[in-house]
Amino acid sequence: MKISNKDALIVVDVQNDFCSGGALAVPGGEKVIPAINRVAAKFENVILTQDWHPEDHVSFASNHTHKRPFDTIELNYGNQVLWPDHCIQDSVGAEFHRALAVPHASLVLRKGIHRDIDSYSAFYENDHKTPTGLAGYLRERGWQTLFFAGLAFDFCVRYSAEDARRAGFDAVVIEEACRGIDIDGSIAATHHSLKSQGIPVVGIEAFF
Ligand code: VGL
Ligand code: ZN
Repeated sequence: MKISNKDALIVVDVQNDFCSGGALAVPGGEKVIPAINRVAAKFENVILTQDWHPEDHVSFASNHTHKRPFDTIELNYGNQVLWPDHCIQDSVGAEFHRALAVPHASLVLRKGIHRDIDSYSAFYENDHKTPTGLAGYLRERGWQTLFFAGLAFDFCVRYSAEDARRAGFDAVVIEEACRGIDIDGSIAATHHSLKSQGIPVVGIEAFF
């Protein structure tokens, strides 16, 4: 695969809380890092996303009575999974993992910053209406094909890739550069959904 200056790599949420020992650890989450570092070196255009919640965030089970992590609730924008407290603004858990080496990234897009709404996608918050501004940034830079890597495959990577497509970009997911949480079959559901939307999941060897 030849990477052009209209392509960009979007590295999703490679933060301590999603890695081993973190508050919402994706099994083997940190194992994506060597793959991401290698592939990122091939891209001129890279951005990072960072899950970045206030401590009273609506997605935290601890902010609801009689609820536990991984329960679900109905909010005005639909169903919401409740998570352990994670990626609290300015906490160590919210920092990028120290092994992530992508110094040439041009933008860090923080999401999930509003108390009353979660944001899995880097493009729209979970009401599917409130934009983060990322589409405008990418369009103004003239980037058309977006390659996705990071955590978690079945949440933030999935919804970011699907919204990218909806926003008029081409989206590709790099398989070995992602890992999933897998709640109630969510990894299989993600493969199915990506396939049905025509979003390719490619092996990392395509870049070397
Ligand atoms: C994520 C659950 C809650 C993710 C973020 O980055 O996939 N998942 N917040
Ligand atoms: Zn979150």
